[in-house]
Amino acid sequence: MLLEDQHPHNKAIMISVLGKPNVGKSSFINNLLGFDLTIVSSKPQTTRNHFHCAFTIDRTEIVLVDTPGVHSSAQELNKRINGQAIMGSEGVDINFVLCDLTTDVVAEFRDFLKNFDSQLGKTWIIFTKADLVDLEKINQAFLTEKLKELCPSIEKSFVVSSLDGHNIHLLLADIEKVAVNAPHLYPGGEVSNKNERFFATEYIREQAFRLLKEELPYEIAVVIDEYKDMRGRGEDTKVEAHISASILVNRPSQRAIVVGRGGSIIKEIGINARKKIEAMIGGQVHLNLHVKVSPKWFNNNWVLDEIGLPRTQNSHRVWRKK
Ligand SMILES: Nc1nc2c(ncn2[C@@H]2O[C@H](COP(=O)(O)OP(=O)(O)O)[C@@H](O)[C@H]2O)c(=O)[nH]1
Ligand SMILES: [Mg+2]
Repeated sequence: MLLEDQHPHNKAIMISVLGKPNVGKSSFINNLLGFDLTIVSSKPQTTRNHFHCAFTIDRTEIVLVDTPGVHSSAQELNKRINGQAIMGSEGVDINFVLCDLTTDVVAEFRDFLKNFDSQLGKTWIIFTKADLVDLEKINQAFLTEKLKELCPSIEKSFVVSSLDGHNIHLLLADIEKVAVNAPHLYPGGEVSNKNERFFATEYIREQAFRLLKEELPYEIAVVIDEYKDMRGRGEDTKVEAHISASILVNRPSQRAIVVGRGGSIIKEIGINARKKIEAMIGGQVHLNLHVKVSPKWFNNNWVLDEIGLPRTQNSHRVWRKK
């Protein structure tokens, strides 16, 4: 029997979405997907892991790999985050390197290459945030040539906006043209290689990024203590998932800030995150949040493994304790 995902006309393509922090990688992916899967914030370095975001157009499956922004840092956590970006670019058909048009594109690209620490294969440049600049003043051909001098594997470029969808249709048409005959990786309507549990922690972290100021969001991590999927259990309940999660902070003083006066901040994080998790799983969710002090969690292998940041080759040894 011929399965749908093995149809001979099926095509597929895998594309990594790379760039410096805050250039709009996650927003770009959500625009192409048509819904808010991956988290976005106005603060840099929100995304910490690489993962697949898949969708299909006719018989073509497009898998975009979201990655953390690449930047220099000697910290263990950031080394692992940069490692995620490099892993996200391995084995893909094309790299999309996103460049924010509101910045000095050439200087930022040079800086990106310096920290990327790996050879880029076939690459398309995606100039983002077109809605924020005067397009008549942007010389796309000139900029592309300048970037090509730094990275000869660049084939072409696009100017897009994830806010108003400018030129996204042209880009999609070109992606479809280069996709090759292949079976689909996500035939059953799944959208990612990460599960709902992972996205639940991301949506909690997204709200923390939104509500907490300055450096604090970078000093938190979210781990799931319990995830009880009630679907298909035959129990008489409207609730489809019971989730208990901990927000880890580095210092006791940060705990007070995340909890907020009378629990106001943690409550708001919980309400907003729950709504997004409910939209994802399509049903009611019970979400229990705790704030725990876990000194230097960003140097703790147990936590780093738990949040999906495995050791990179140049990681140093750290004590495994919770
Ligand atoms: N006006 C405008 N803002 C954008 C666009 N793309 C991203 N942003 C904003 O830029 C910030 C960073 O976006 P994000 O997708 O999280 O960037 P990432 O760190 O590269 O994943 C957020 O505040 C977004 O709302 C765009 O096309 N137009
Ligand atoms: Mg991101």
